[in-house]
Amino acid sequence: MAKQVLVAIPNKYKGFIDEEISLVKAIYNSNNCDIDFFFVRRPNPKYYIPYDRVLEIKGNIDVDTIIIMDILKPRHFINLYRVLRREIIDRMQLILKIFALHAGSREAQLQIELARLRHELPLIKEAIRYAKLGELHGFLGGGRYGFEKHYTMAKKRMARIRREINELRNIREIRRRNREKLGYPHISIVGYTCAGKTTLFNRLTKQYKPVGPEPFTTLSPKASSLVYNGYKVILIDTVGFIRDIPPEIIEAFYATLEEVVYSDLIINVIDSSRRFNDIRAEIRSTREIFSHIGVHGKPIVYALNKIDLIDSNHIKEIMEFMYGELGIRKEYIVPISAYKGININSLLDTIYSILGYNEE
Ligand SMILES: Nc1nc2c(ncn2[C@@H]2O[C@H](COP(=O)(O)OP(=O)(O)O)[C@@H](O)[C@H]2O)c(=O)[nH]1
Ligand SMILES: [Mg+2]
Repeated sequence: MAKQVLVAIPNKYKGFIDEEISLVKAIYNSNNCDIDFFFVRRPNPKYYIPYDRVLEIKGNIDVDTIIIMDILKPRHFINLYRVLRREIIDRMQLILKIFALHAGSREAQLQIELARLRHELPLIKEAIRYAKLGELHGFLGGGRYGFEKHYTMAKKRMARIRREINELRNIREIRRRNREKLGYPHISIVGYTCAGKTTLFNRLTKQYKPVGPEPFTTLSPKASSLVYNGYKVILIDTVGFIRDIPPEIIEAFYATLEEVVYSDLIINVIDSSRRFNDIRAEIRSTREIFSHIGVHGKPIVYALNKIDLIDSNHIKEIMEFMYGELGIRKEYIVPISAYKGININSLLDTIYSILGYNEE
């Protein structure tokens, strides 16, 4: 029996269901899990989910995990757990799990753990209160003394992480130089959730992947090499930009984007099948993120993805905005379909010519 995951989506994300569900899929792969969802119009003060829905879930023993796409209060977690005794995850925890999948560097891992502990601390505190009433067996894996120990340990761990992060900042420069010595150019794929980053990454690395094992090391667990026209590059599938990231975890988010800062070239994947106004807003906020993490003067190739879904007028409108208003060079914008495999070679030709690997 497949694991069943039930997702509660607040009405504010109604227009972004695909993206919200794809965040869930990033962790709960749809092949192994049944993912189902429902909307929450107005959060219930005690349970977040309407109480009749809570009872319905209680009666459905097939549901293993409930994911709530909002930031839960400690009392929501605890009240839900008391009734349901299943795993409860909120949007913040889910996003941190996604970050953790992509975090290669020690600093990024620490930033994520710190954010997770900071979010968990008030919850443990609340659990201690309830545990005194003897009502929370099994929650977060402990009884009353368990929670108190958990709390002290979490505090200590956080202090240790903060110290280590400060130490790591000092050796960052050394690491960057080591990385340059690896030789092959690094290319990061960035873009919003659902733009098609992973589809492009898979297409490129499957189609052009060199055979045999290779001895390279890299910061990111989501990296692979490819050879095109005889030249090898390292491609990195980054965590991507997530709409509406809780401010509490923005530092962890930036830390996860570290490889973007150190890469030689960036591919910005844009879902061009979306409405023009949304695309415009996305391109603008992407540029703000780049400037915040310190990407300056790095070549950015814009892959206008999903052209199999749209007509040429829409593409023209997007392109005109990009070079007309933003001053992006025309030859850096390449319409593609990662899914259908359209224009992939011309994307690679663009990248290789920027890197100086011109065809003989
Ligand atoms: N029609 C179409 N769908 C695509 C294309 N590229 C990606 N997709 C779909 O868009 C969804 C999100 O793709 P994914 O690669 O997971 O996006 P990511 O979140 O940016 O990594 C998936 O359902 C893909 O199959 C494309 O070129 N055309
Ligand atoms: Mg992806």
